[in-house]
Amino acid sequence: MLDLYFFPTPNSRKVTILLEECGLPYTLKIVDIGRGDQFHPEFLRISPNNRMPALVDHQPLGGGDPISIFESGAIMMYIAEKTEKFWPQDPARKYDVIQWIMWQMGNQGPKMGEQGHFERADKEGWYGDLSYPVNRFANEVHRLFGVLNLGLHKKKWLAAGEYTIADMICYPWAKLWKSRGIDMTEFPNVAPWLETISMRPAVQKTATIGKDIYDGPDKMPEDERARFTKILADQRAVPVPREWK
Ligand SMILES: N[C@@H](CCC(=O)N[C@@H](CS)C(=O)NCC(=O)O)C(=O)O
Repeated sequence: MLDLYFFPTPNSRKVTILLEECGLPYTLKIVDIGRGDQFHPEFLRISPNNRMPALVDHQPLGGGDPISIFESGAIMMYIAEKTEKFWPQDPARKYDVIQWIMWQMGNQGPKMGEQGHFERADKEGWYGDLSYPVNRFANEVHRLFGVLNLGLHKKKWLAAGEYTIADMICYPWAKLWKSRGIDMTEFPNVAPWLETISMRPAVQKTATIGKDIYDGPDKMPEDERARFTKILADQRAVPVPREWK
């Protein structure tokens, strides 16, 4: 049995898409990151980065004790390896997929995350003039849509000549293009790719999971939004929990 530690954001939707595409049963364990669940000592054992998604597999690949994995890229590689789906294993195609996973984890996810963070901070008027980071991340996100556009030139899928975990991992952030100030007419290779993925039943099924518990800070009452943004914006190192000793 698989437990997916989840809150409805793009990083965890990558994983629900893959689980649904594989037809694997899983249990959602909600980690309410606006309430601080990500700092719970038991969750930190699974994900010391105090971020979800995280996965616990009680019947792991290779047998033995349950294993836990944090970081969506690692989780997706694990599920694809276990099911032998959506990740061809001949070296050329294997590394074609891996390079896009690394790109997503090191570029698209963090940069779009920071773009959202600084835009929100700017809107709330928190720290004075934020035009430099707002502009910097808007430029980076524009550049990264250009990277996707190059990667999809004359191709239906990002890697390996087929639909893989590379597409699934990049899709949930790329689909936010409109709210991130992107003019999709500049990226004609990205639009049909987004459209094709969005039509897949597994993707449609996962699009609304958890929307009843969270649908972005803008839809929250003001006091709840203030608590949510404080927990996410003001973080420093967590000491080793007493419960661990
Ligand atoms: N690189 C991580 C990023 C995960 C991540 O940033 N998760 C966010 C929500 S999208 C989170 O759990 N935030 C909690 C916090 O900031 O304390 C991954 O891809 O798994």
